[in-house]
Amino acid sequence: MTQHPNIDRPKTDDGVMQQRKAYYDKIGTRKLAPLWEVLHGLVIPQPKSACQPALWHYADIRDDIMEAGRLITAKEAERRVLILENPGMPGQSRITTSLYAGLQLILPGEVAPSHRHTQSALRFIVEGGGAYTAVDGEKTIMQEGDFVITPSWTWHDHGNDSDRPMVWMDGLDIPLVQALDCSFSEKYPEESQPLSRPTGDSLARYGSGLLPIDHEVRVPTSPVFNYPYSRTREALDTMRRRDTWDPCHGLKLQYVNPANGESAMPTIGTYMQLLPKGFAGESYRSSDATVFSVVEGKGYTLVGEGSDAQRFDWGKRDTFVIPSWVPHRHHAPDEDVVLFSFSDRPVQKKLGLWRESRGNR
Ligand code: GTQ
Repeated sequence: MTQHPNIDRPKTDDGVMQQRKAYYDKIGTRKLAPLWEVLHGLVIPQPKSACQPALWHYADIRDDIMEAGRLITAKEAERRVLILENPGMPGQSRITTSLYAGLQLILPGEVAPSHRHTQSALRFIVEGGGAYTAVDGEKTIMQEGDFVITPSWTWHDHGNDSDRPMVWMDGLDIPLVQALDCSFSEKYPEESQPLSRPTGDSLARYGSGLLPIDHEVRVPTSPVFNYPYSRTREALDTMRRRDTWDPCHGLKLQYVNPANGESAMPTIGTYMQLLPKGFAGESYRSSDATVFSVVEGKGYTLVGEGSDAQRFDWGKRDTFVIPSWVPHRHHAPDEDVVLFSFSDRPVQKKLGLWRESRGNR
């Protein structure tokens, strides 16, 4: 009778553990490792992120931002930004696993010198008005609530010709680009790039429900690089007159690239939503960790469930982040609320990975 070779395998005791350890050390010298020791941490049943829910009250950090303005110039810093660092990933310069966020300060008269990089950037204007970003030869003057894009590999410099400090939230796909090892960057030889198009040209050309007749789509990013808040707000205000509210999101819009109908940026999805006074949202979760910036009003978000549940009370200019797959509910008990948000949803969708669920399912 032939004996199955496994029958002689010793039971899992100290001796076996020692044998296995010796084996792992031996194969390690040949750049090999046993999957069975790590499989359950790699292919997990649902997202278990190092990213933690977090909230930054603008009132608590505004002084720190302004102090940076006294310690270093925008020119010296190149970009004078306080990174919004996720407390679950300290030192990693990220707000979610795949995305970076920071608050950038430009004082009157300053210029943040021109450069370009493969990382895509968004600016969401938090405080001030009248500073500009120049992108590929065109300037846009920015106001609170505007959503401004710096597409991958476009020259960009920022400046402030107004008489007030300006603060905006930067959102970049830095960790994603880092994961793919495809960061390239260079500095423009001068502080500011030359301007070749009048201010407002892109919005007129691409942002009026029209496109130039022979427009060719060459890049995945929207040719509109400033989506002014005045227009976004008006859209939400008009819609609320007849639309029914989504039980989780209120009235939520996504910014789109008018040339291809997809997200305005290929790697970062951007959204604006209105929660009417009295809104008590139902539970929602999705696989894209999401960063929120409060544009108007105050309210709160219940984050997580059971003993882990947290309540984030937020108001105008505050930032908060909800990690992947963490259930949450938005509430706007006292006044209308407008929330801007961004996430890596377009990437997950393109790869067929994105999931959402409502009502704790
Ligand atoms: O404005 O180009 O927050 O390159 C981080 C990296 C802003 C920018 C950031 C950047 C920029």
